[in-house]
Amino acid sequence: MTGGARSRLLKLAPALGAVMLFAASCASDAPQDTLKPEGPAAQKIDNLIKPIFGIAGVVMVLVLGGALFIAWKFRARDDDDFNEMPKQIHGHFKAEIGWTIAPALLLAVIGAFTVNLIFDLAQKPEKDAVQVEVYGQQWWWEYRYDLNGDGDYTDIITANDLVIPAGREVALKIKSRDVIHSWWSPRLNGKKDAVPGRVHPLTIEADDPGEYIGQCTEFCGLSHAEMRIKVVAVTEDEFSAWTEHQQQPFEKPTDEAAINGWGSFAGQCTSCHELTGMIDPSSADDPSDATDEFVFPQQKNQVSNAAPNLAHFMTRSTFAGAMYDLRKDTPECTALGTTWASTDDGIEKCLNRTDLEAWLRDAPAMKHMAPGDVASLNSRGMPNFDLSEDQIDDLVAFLTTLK
Ligand code: HEC
Ligand SMILES: [Cu+2]
Repeated sequence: MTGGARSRLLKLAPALGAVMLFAASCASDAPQDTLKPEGPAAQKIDNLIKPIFGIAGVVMVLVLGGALFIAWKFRARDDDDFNEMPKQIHGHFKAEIGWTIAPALLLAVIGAFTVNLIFDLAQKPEKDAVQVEVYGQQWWWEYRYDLNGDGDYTDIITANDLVIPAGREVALKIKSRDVIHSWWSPRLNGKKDAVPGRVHPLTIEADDPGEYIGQCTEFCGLSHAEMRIKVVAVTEDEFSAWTEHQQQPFEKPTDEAAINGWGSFAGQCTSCHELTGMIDPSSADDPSDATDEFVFPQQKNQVSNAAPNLAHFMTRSTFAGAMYDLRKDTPECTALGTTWASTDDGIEKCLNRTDLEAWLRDAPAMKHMAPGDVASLNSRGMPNFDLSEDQIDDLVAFLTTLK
């Protein structure tokens, strides 16, 4: 290296150092930080990672430091040094045995602790754990609750927000309806793949009420980056109020725009969307028919025959794979929790009407798909229906009745 190049590099060094320090501090309030565990499983993983990271750091300093020190100490100082061969130690028995056995021992110890933790994390959840089936689908997550332990996971069917009681174990059964996804909320536990035809158990628990963000971590198609996860941990009281509310039957809309929206929903949307307990609007005036559950037409557009259940849609905080806020993200609205939409006033103040309307106007664009990717109704995700603005207004009026 010429003297000029060396001094230029030396001048750059502090700047490089500053950039590295700055980059290292970027994540101070990142919501998906594995190094800020918020539940027992994540805590155990953290307890293993930190010492291993420390050991790896010491090894790195020793090896790199030794290499740099030797390179500096034995550097060539004059022409004679260039011609001289250093002393060769190839075949030095003690040295070679030593540097084979030391790392092997170290890895064996780390391996023993790691395998032990893997078995520990795979233990059966406690009896009072909340039972939830998790379905990954391009590009959103569905959550199905079995509240009474009878093995029937249709007590509550919801999407995007996974509502759980803080301080209680939640036994997830992770499944997929199409391709391989991976469910990961980094502050609660490690990740678990969702593989078609398989059931992968994962137990999570949040120490405190709060929101724990995550995302699909297995590339699963065009909108993979827009398949987020949001775990909403609430108090035990709020959780029982939430479960009770989610099981309330469908209520017919009364407002005219909402009734119109109900009609177009039944006509255009139920080929994919479920809405637990919804009755057919054309029969709703006749009291004898009014209790009949709406019969869903053949769900032929979706390979996997499924779209988010829209029952009590207005209690969610997000929609479309937790990509968009359904409830505005202001402190005032967030503080209302799962009950934000329980009053007309709450909906008026907190509904993110702009994004919801934009979704009905052109859902593929909201998931950032190029027009060519969604040429037919057979493509994945929600299609664009070329709805008129009036239809959109009516549909939103109907959706806001799904409290
Ligand atoms: C071809 C099947 C299909 C039809 C028909 C359909 N949707 Fe969807 N819809 C989906 C899928 C799939 C998603 C989830 C997409 C995603 O998150 O990427 C979705 C998501 C939504 C969401 C967000 C729900 C949530 O919790 O994330 C709303 C609201 C919605 N659709 C409303 C409608 C309305 C209103 C209609 C009728 C005009 C309709 N959909 C027709 C497939 C469909
Ligand atoms: Cu995915």
